[in-house]
Formats: sequence, structure tokens, C-alpha cells
Amino acid sequence: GGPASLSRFRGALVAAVLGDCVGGEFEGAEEVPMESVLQHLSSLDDETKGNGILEYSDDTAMARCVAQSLLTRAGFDEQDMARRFAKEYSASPGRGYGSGVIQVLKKLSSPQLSDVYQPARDQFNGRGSFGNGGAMRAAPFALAFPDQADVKRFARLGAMLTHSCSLGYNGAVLQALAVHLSLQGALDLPQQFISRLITEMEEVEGNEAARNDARILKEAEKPFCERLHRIRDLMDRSKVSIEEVISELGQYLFPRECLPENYGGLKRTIAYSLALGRDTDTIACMAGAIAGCCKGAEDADMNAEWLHMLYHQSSPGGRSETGEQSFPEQHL
Ligand code: R7I
Ligand code: MG
Ligand code: MG
Repeated sequence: GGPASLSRFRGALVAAVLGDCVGGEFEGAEEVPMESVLQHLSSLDDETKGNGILEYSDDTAMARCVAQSLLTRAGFDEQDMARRFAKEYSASPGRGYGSGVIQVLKKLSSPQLSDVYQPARDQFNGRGSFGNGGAMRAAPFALAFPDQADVKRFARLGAMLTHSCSLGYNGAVLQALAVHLSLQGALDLPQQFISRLITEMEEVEGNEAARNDARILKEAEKPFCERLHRIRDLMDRSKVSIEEVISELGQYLFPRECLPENYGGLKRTIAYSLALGRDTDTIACMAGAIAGCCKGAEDADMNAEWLHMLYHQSSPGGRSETGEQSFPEQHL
């Protein structure tokens, strides 16, 4: 699969769910030793441990609302999306939603509501939420709109249904842009990938609303550009410890060091996200959506397809007494 191939779409969505489910284990933990991460991942590989079912959280539930709204409305429809968020929340309120956003989701279910953006504006004394709940569900916008300007515009509006502070909705714009570029294969040149994000975010964060919010929150002039610059600086160095990544960025980067050699790209991304600690489900979900577009996931997807074929071709009767599978040579 090349740029914007089906396998990249699958990779982005599936890896986001995977990151959320696997990351839930450590959400809220201040420090997560890499050893615990590796133990957790290998216990998931071992089918004899646990019940084999992982729960998804609000990250996945809301991303599904976004995807289904974009699909049924064949574009962005704020009324429809807001209704789906509200309905999803009332059907399963226990998915670990942020403590503030619950108020918005309750108000969104009111039939009297005339402006679906108003509940979000009322949050945090009228400043709006800067939480990452807009960003965590932004990936489907990159998959629904081929045009970059549409991706930016609708990711922002989709996030503003719950997050009206610019840090909240610009985080969603950045995440959607990252998936958009990754879908085109931009992760093959990581430095250039970050540079392109900086160029875009310079414009996104250049307006008065963003500058004003950054000032009030005592942030850098352009908070996301500033983080992206730090990422680029770290990438220029040959070795960076996970402690440095956490202190420089909070949480966010692509893994290279300190993971088992046999881990593929996606597993590295998710393992590293968990080891950063704190908001592990959301970081792994978002990183999964970006990394899921690149080569490792493509391979896994292709392999899955081939194995699926092989599996069905060889049954019934393909299984020996010992449980070993006997495949016709020519298929391998
Ligand atoms: O952003 P949001 O949807 O939460 C997403 C997170 C992810 O980690 C999910 O996996 C789930 O666990 O929750 O929910 P919000 O309630 O809008 O924001 C999250 C939190 O950020 C809030 O509960 C606040 O603690 C904090 N926060 C703020 N605090 C002070 N002032 C967000 N905005 C503000 C603010 O303006
Ligand atoms: Mg969650
Ligand atoms: Mg989270």
C-alpha cells in the first residue's frame, strides 16, 4: 500500500484503538518503568493469562462517533456529531471521560440546545477546556478529507464541540495534520515531517485567539510550535533518554532506544507511549493513529490478509492432531 492506501487507513484506526486499550493499564501513573510495560505487553501476548478482553475508553468511543458521523453525513455536520457524543456518553458513561467534559456531554443531550458549541464555551469559567479530548479523537478527520485545509478546519470545529480553548482545539488540528501527513508517507523523513508540522502550526497558532489563550495560560507564544521545535532539536541528537523526553516535552515522541530489538514499529510506539506515564491511553492512542499509517502496520496488515487467506484455504481438515497447521507449500 502506497500513499493513502486502504491499509494505511486501517492501520491508523486500528492502532489508535490498540493504543487506547493497551494504554489504559497505566493511565494516571506518574512513573511507569519500562520493565512493567514489557511485562504488560508480553502478558497480552500470552493467551493463558487474563481473560483476553481489553476495554476501550472514551478515546475510542468518541473517535467512533466522529468516524460514524463523517460517514453518515458524508462530511462534517456539527449537530449530528454533537448528538452522537451525547448519546454515546449516556449509553456508557463509565469509560473514563475527563471530569470537565461530562458537563458538556450532558448539556449536548438537551433537545432545547440551539448552539451546539455553547456548552463547550461555558467550561472553566468561560475559558473553555484545554484538555486533550479533542485531539484524542481527531484522526478520522484526516481520513475523511483529502484536502489539508479541510482537515484543519473540520478537526478544529469537531474539537470545539467540547474544547473551546485554543490549546484544546489546536491540539486536535496538530494531531489530524500528523495523521494526514503520515498517510502520505511523510514519516519516512521524520525531520521533514516535523518541519512541515511546524510550518502549518505557525499559521494555525498565529491568530489573536491562540496568542491570547497562550498568554493567559502562561504558555510559550505558540505552544505547539515550541514543542515541535524541541522535538526537532531532540531528533538531531544521536541519543536521548526517556527522562529527557518526559522533562522536555511532557509526553510525546517516537521511540528508538531502550526497547527489545524484535519489536516492530507500532509495538515500539505503543510501548514507549506507556513508559512515558500519566495519560498513557490517550498518548498511545494518538501515537498509534500516526504510526499506524507507516510501514510496520502495512506489513502487519498485509500479513493479516495473507494469513486470513491461508487459514481459510487450509480448513477444514488442515489441522493435524497435534494442533500443527499444515499449509500447502506454494502459499508460503
Ligand atoms: O479533555 P477531556 O475530554 O479529557 C480527555 C482525557 C483523556 O486522557 C481521556 O483518556 C480521559 O481520561 O480524559 O476532558 P476535560 O474535562 O475537558 O479536560 C481534562 C482535564 O483537563 C480536566 O478535567 C481538567 O483537570 C483539565 N483542564 C483544565 N483545568 C483547569 N483549567 C482542562 N481545561 C482546563 C482549564 O481551563
Ligand atoms: Mg481514555
Ligand atoms: Mg487518557
